[in-house]
This record gives sequence, C-alpha cells and structure tokens, in this order.
Amino acid sequence: MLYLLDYGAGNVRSLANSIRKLGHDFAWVTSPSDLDQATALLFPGVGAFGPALASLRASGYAEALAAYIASGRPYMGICIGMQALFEASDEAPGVAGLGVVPGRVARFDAAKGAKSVPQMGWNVARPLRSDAAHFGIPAAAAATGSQQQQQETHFYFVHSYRAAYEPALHHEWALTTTQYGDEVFLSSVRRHNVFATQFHPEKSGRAGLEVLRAWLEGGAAAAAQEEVRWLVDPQHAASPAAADGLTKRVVACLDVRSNDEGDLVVTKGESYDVREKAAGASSGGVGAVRNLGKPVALSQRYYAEGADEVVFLNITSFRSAALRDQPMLAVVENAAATVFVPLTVGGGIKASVDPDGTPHSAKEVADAYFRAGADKVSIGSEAVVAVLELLEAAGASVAGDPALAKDSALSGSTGIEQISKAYGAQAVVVSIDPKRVYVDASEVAAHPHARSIVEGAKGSRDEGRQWWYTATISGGRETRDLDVVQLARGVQRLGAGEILLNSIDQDGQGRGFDRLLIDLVRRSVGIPVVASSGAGKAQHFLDVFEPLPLREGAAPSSVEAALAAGVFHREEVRIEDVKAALKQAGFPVRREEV
Ligand code: 1PR
Repeated sequence: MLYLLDYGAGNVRSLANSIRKLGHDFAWVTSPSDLDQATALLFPGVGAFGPALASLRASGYAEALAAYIASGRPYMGICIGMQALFEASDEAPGVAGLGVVPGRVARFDAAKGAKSVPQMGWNVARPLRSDAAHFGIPAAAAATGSQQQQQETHFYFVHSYRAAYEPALHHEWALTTTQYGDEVFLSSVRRHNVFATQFHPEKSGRAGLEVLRAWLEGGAAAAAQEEVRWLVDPQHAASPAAADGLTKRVVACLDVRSNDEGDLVVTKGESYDVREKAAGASSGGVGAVRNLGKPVALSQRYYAEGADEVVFLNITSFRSAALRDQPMLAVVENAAATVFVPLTVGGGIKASVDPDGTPHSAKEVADAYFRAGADKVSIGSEAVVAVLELLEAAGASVAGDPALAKDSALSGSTGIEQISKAYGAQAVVVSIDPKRVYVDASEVAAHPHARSIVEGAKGSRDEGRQWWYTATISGGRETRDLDVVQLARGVQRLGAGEILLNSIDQDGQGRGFDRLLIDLVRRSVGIPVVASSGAGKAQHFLDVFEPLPLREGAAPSSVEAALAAGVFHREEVRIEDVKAALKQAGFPVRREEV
C-alpha cells in the first residue's frame, strides 16, 4: 500500500489529485506505526525545514522514517521531503535533518547571478546519470546547442533553500542538477530505494506526472537492476553555464465574480470597470457584468494550452466574508483536480467573522484555500493596511521606507506575516493595484512620494508628463497615501514571496504593460515580480521581458513572469502563440507537449 505523509503544512492536495489521476490509490499516514505496513512512501511538503523536522520529531515520525528508509522499501520525497534527508539546513540552525544524504542545505545567494529569491518557476533538471530515465526524467545528453533546448524537460520549483551540488560529497546521490543564477544545486537525488526531488512533480504539468508515474510504477526497482552510468562529467556539471535554465512564466488570470443572475463567472474589466459600456435606460444606466466564461473550464483550457500558472481573483471579495464564499473554494477544489500547474487564489484573504460571530484569522481563511488546492494565496487590500501600520509602528513619516523597519515594528499579527510563517514566503503573493497620480514639474523635488515619480518616455503618448503611483484598496475604489515602492518594499519586509503588479491605468487597454511602473517595482525589491495589465498581443510579452539596465551598474534584467487576462479569454492570442514568439526571440520558455 502507498502511504502519503502529511505533516500538516502546505498543499498536499494536488499531490493526492495527481496520484488519483494516474490511477493509483493511497492512504494517509496517521501514526508512525502505519510506516510498518507501507510498501511505498511519499513525503511531500512545502514550508520550512525547522517546523517540518520539529513536527516529525514531536509526533514520533523521525525514527519511523529512518527505519522505513533503512528497510529498503521505496521512498519518494518532494521539496521539504528531499531537504529533510540532508544533515542540516541553514534555515533552522541547530535542527538536525535525517542525515540520509550527506551535506547541508543553505539559502540561495541573491547576489550570485543577480536573481530573485525564492526561485519561483520552471527550470531544467539536467540528468547526470542513466538511472534518471527510470524516474521519468529523459536524458538529453546527446543533444547540443539549440537541439538540447528542445529536449530539455522543465519542472516547477519554488524554494529559497537548496543543496549546492558538490561532486565529491554527492557522488552516490546526484541524479539531476539545476542551475539558478550562478548556483548549481541538486534538483533530484537517488540511491537504492530513496528518490527525492527539489521540484514539485505534482505542479509540473505532464512532465511532472511522468515522474510520479515512473516512481509509482516501480522506477526504483527497475533502476536497482541496472548499473548506473554517468552521462556527464560530474566535475563539469558542477560549474555553472553562462545562463541558467529558469524560464519566463506566462500566467493566465481569471477575475471571478457573480453576475447579476448570481452565477459565478469570469469577467474582465477596463481599468477595473467590469460592466458593459452599452448601458440602456432599462438597466438604470448600469451595463451587465461581462461574462467571459466559467472559471474551472477556462483554467482547464489554459492548462492545456501551456499556461505556467493560473491565478483566480475573487474581485468582489471585499463585500463578503471569504469563509462563507463557498463558490470560490469549490472553484479552486475543482480546478486543482485537473490543472497540474500552480494555482494562486486571491480576494478576501483577510480576517473575517462568521454570521454566528465566530472570528477567523487571515491564516484560517488561507488554510481553507490551501486545503482546497491553492498553492499560493494573494493578498490585496489588507497588504496596504499592513504596510501603513508598519510605517506607523516604525514611527516613519509618510515618506518613510518600510523596508527599513526594525523587527520591533513588526507586529507578527498581519495576515502576510502569519501565512508566510506557516507556509513559507513562497506561498504569499501580494497583489498591488497602483494608479497614476499626475504631478506638475514644480512639485516633483519636494514631493513626499518622489521615489515613485516617473516621466513619460520620449515619443510615447505620455511624453512630457510626470506621475507617481498611489496604492489603492477595494479594487481601486479608494486610494491611500502610500506609493507603490513603499508598498512593495513593505510587503517584502512583512514576508511576502512574490508581487503581482497590476496597473489600473493599463488594465484591459491592450496597449502593453506599463514598463515604467514595472521597472520601478522590480528594482525596489528582491522577490519575484509578475507584471500584469495591458497585454494586447504577443509582442507585449517580449517587450516586458526585454532585459534593460534597471539601475546604474546593474546587469540588465526584467520581471520573472507576465500575466494576462482579456487577450486570452477572448482568444485574440493563445498562450502557445506567446510562448512561440518568446522562444523565437531567444527567451527560455516551457512548452507543454500536447
Ligand atoms: O483586496 O485582497 O480582497 O483582493 C482583491 C483582488 O481583486 C485584488 O488582487 C485586485 O487586484 C482584484 N480586483 C479587484 N477589483 C478588480 C476589478 O477588475 N474590478 N481585478 C480586480 C484585478 C487585474 C488583473 C487583470 C490584469 C490583466 N484585475 O487581475 O487580470 O489587469 O488584465 P488584462 O490582461 O486584460 O489587461 P483583496
């Protein structure tokens, strides 16, 4: 019997869904003694090393796990399930790992290769040895140059810590390596009955399902029959190549709300106005909510077309309590059963009170979405409130930089902090809805938000104008005296792992992304940024990803991901077309095999 070990953090639902989809059955481990009966064991996990190991030890699993592994029965670990095998991790100094694999896990060095941390996205797992093929990871050893690109298999990674590849230390274990920035790390290990991946096969589309299938169908036993051959020189594999394999992510976004008939629909606004323009007298001057399809069906279409991620935003969540908002939970649940790429859900991730007076913290609301199958939650309005409070607690003026706030200014009580602590920063996205505020040239120098003032480029429709970007809440209905740089730096300080950067001015206009806004935020933070709002054609994705020198002396760079909604919903451009155009222009992308 296959058992799954859920130690209580992170989203294990998608893994359960993947296993069922592959036609296999399993049981959850409920006590250490279950491990005696298991004939195969899967230990998935996102989250942090310290709490994971503490929870394993507290509930008596650490010894049972060690005994299980020593018995020779197949073990597969994912993410934390791989990191737990090492001796220790810098993430939790003093906490011992299981010590099955030699060496320790350490944090990515953001300075090496000028990269955002966490690594979030699709990267190449490069097989070092012939036994990788038994685990569904095809070897592309014979291919070279552009040919190799085509044969490379991408998997979804999301982590801040990794085990750097050291050939002498990991000789018996290294199955595949992956490069992020200038760092080469172990993306999967295997020895005898133990196989583990840093990437998430359950979130890696068809390529990931193949890895799971291979293991479930006896990959470890098959590999044991064969002598391992090295496909590459291990020393050579440890030195970084000129560029890493992280692809640019193309994200599909579904803005969801009830229409006037009460049906939950995917809608799409222009500068956040989601109602039809043609408002007749009979409708009281208010047009109907645009209806562009059903949320689950559309997410399935985007998965099939190769979307690297899917985002669901409940855009009217400020009106109701999220825990009562069962339709959105059901949407996520149903999408997670068939869509095997990361799912983000946003809207209403905040403290709420049930009609019977029962209060729920933002984390409890997030718990419900993670249980339903979300991989990340996205926080909008509450993030603005949290950063304003942080500025106040730090005693900073309106011009202050919340990123510099001391630990004592952190309350620990905001949703961002609590969810980030429990699930890891990578599970917390902050969705920012900035709006332009135009200023006179005479106001610029003394302006309290001067840090976010930009000037329209020569030859553009905004030439000669200057503006700053104000933070808004409730879907742009209200502004706050906070600029987009303060907001982005503040949420990073609070523990957010990614920024979803919308633009109310560009939303639904199809004129392209606001590169001035995007570069401003990109150079203000060290976490990944998803550019959003304004895509009208494939070329706009090339424009937003074009590396530019964002500050003096820095290597040219841009955002990690770009998101679009309307252009995909109306089928004006397909995700596949965007990927083809990006590939043609030399950007690394993941193509889903159809
Ligand atoms: O404040 O935590 O409850 O979250 C509410 C969430 O709902 C926020 O993420 C906010 O951005 C979103 N939201 C609120 N009102 C609207 C609206 O449209 N009326 N949608 C809204 C935000 C922006 C993007 C859109 C891109 C790309 N939509 O999601 O998909 O602009 O569109 P395009 O490619 O068609 O240009 P909380």
